[in-house]
This record gives sequence, structure tokens and C-alpha cells, in this order.
Amino acid sequence: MVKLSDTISAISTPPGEGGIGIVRMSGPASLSIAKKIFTTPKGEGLNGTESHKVIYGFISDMETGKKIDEVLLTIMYAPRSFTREDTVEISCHGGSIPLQRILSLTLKNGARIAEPGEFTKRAFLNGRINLIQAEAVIDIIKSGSDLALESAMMQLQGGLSKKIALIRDILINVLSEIEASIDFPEEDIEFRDQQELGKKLEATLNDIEQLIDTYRYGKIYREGVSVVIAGSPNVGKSSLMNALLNEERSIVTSIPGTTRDIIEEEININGLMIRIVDTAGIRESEGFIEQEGIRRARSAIERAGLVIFLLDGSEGLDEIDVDLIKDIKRKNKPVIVAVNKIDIGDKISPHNSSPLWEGYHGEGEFLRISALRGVGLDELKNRVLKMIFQGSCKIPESPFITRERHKELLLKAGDFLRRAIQSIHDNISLEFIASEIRFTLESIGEITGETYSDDVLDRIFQEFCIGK
Ligand SMILES: Nc1nc2c(ncn2[C@@H]2O[C@H](COP(=O)(O)OP(=O)(O)OP(=O)(O)O)[C@@H](O)[C@H]2O)c(=O)[nH]1
Ligand SMILES: [Mg+2]
Repeated sequence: MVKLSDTISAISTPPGEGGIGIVRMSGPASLSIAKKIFTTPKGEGLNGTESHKVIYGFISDMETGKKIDEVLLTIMYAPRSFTREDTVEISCHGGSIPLQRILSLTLKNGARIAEPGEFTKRAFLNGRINLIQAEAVIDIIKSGSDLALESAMMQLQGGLSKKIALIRDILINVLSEIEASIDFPEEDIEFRDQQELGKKLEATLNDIEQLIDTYRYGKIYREGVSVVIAGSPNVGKSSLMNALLNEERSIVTSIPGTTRDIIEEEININGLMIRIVDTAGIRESEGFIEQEGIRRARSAIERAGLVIFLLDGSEGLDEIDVDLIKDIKRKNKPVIVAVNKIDIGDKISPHNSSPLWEGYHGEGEFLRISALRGVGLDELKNRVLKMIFQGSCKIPESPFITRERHKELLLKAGDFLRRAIQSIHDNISLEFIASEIRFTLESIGEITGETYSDDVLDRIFQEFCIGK
């Protein structure tokens, strides 16, 4: 737990050289510390300075009387600041020495160095944002694509928080009705009322389940998705990787078994971050290094969000291909089958009778390309997006979840709620139903941070950098 009586200080801009660097303080002593180290050109101090106004001046070391840097200083009085505490931001020249010197002056005058994410943690502890929003702040900072940024902004603006609050309100209402009838048994809830309560809970359970379901795509907005290129040796996997990246990243040769290790790079398709993974061609192999490569290829397939299964159209299908694809489909991975090298051969089509097409649902899962000539690659990218989002990849207006933590808590809440509903059907005592609803509420409350443990807070704010 932070001691909120402390005043914290940190360099809030990234290390290295930049035009501007910022030292930020938050806490009750921020202003008095700033007064000790800041003067305007006319030698005036900070008395009577208005909130949210930028003041020009100098930071000096009072012990030596030496000016350290020329700065712009902003005071934000509590509660109108990010942390809801008195906050001072000093914008100085963006070099590590002026930043370090100013930081150490603030420390010498009574601040202590901030922990990672401590400013945001204070914003949470002081009730300015909830936990979903604190997590959104880190997601904005770390967003690796337009979709990631957009979805984090949605979480920050509170769509999900509102939905969670709504679910909470309904549960609290139902709970208080039940508690009332426990306390005043003479006003025993009638059977009909119990049915009503059951219906309300079922509707809420339905909302929770729908929210859980949004994790399918919410997770992809936030983290991107890994698309694994797999297939037999020499079919052109590395060539496809390079063509998608527009860069000679993987080694391409005409010798089967060229790629040994996993090669991973990020690309951006329509604002979505995709990790393209090139793998070793899978076949029976005697070589130890190649075997290890193949093991890694298989494990990449396990972890894939989508597999591009590549075939060589100049060669035709063989049994190994058929076994491989069956194996991938058995793992329930979405697969796009792409026939490569169509510039020199076209021996594979869904109309060839082959076990490859068992359970085949139509052209959507199959296309012809040439990695070497750049044929069909735009279509391939479109298919990738379509397969990942089952259609549109626009961020929905309705609330969705993007974090495993939220999903786990919703699953937990759903389990408790299901038990409560079952108990109503089974006519089990009201106390029991009430306690299941209380457990549901607790899990729901942990999502926004109505209830939290220090452990959970530590885990969340560990992800942050110092200064945020
Ligand atoms: N004609 C033609 N040749 C291609 C095409 N794509 C790849 N090749 C050639 O096929 C050979 C193998 O390509 P790679 O990209 O190394 O194949 P790979 O699947 O990565 O092979 P391994 O790493 O050994 O599993 C190279 O000689 C490529 O130039 C294509 O679309 N058309
Ligand atoms: Mg290769």
C-alpha cells in the first residue's frame, strides 16, 4: 500500500535525448518543494500561482546558488490533477543530466522516487479512475497498433466500466430484496417473486456470458495475433514471410530444410498487429537440428491464432500434407490453405478428390498465390483479417473486454451466479442464494477495483514504467 502522505517524484519522459524532458511530482509537498528550487527571471517565487498555468523560469540548486536549467513549470492543484493530488510538472531540456539533476533536487527537498506506475496507482486509490481505466492507461502507452490504441481508449472512456456497474447494480438490488426477506421472514418472498428474481439473474448471467465472449476479439485488438506459416519443406514459407514483410528476413534457398528456427516479425494489416511466424518445414528427419526445428514448428502451430498452411502447387499433394492439415484442424485452429508457386504449376485444387478437403467449407479457406511473384498476397491478407474477425474488424461500439484478468473474473462471477440461479430453481434456502450472489458481486467488483488486494494492485502496476 502506498503512503499517500508521501510526495513522489520521477522523470516522466523516456531515457535518452529529446527536445523536452519532464520531471513530475505528486503529493502534498509538491508545491513547497517546487518553491524551494524554482524562480522566475525577476526572482519571484511561486506564491499565488494559479492552477493549470505554465510559468517560465529557472531551477536552481539553492545550496550552491547555481542555475541548473531553464524550464516551464505547471502546477495542478488537487483535486484537478491526474492523481487528484497537488502535482507539479517541470518541463526542462530533454537531456539525461538536466533531468537527473532536477530529479535529485526534488528528492533532496523532500520527495521520494516514484515506483513504476505509482502516479496511476494514486489516480486509482484516490478514486479518479477505476482499475479497468488504470489498465487502459498502460495499454495506451504500450499499444502496438491503431486497433490496440483505439480499443484501449474505449476502455479508458468507460464503456466497459459502465456495463460492469450496471451488472453490479442489478445484483445489489436482487441481493437486498433477498436480504430483506431473510431479515423479515413474515414478508416471505412468494414463489412468484422468486421466479422474478431468477429471471433477473438469468438476464444478468446472459450479459456476463456475452461479455466473456467478446474476449475472442478484444484480446486480438490488444495483443495482436500470431499467424503461423506452416507446411512441408521447400513449399515457399520463408519466401511468403519475406513477401509479407517486404524484406529479406528469412533465408530462402532451393534446398528443403533451410529454415530451422522460428522466425517472428510484426506487420500491420489495416491497423491490426500481426506476428508473422515462419517455421521449419515439417517432415521425417534424421538430423538433430532439423528435428528440433520441427518440434518448434509444431509448438508454434499450437500457439497460433491462425495458420497459413502452405502447399507447393507445382508439386501436388502428398500424404504428409494431408496428415499435417488434419492434425491442425483437429486442434481447432483456423486455417487458410494457400497453394504457392502457381506461376509454375497448379496441381492442387479443392476439386481434386483428396482427404485434404474433408470438412472443407468453400473457397474462403483456400487460395492460390505466388510468393515469388507477389500474386494473391493482398487477397491473402484480406482472408487473414476475415478469418480472425469473422467478418468486420471495426471496433464495436458496445462494451468488450481485452484482458485475461477480466475474463477470469467474469467466468468466476458467472459460475457463482449460475449456482444462485440453480438454487432458486431447487428452492434452496435464501441464505444460500444470497451468499452466492455476494460471491458474484465480489468477483465483479474486482474487475473495476471496488474490491482489490494489494497483490492484484502490485501485479497490475508492475507493468508500468516509472513516471506514469
Ligand atoms: N516459382 C516459384 N518459386 C518459389 C515461390 N515461392 C518460393 N519459391 C522457391 O522455392 C524454394 C524454397 O523456398 P523457401 O521460401 O526457402 O521455402 P520454405 O518453405 O521456407 O523451405 P524450408 O525452410 O526448407 O522449409 C526457393 O527456391 C524459392 O525461390 C513461388 O511462388 N514461385
Ligand atoms: Mg524456410
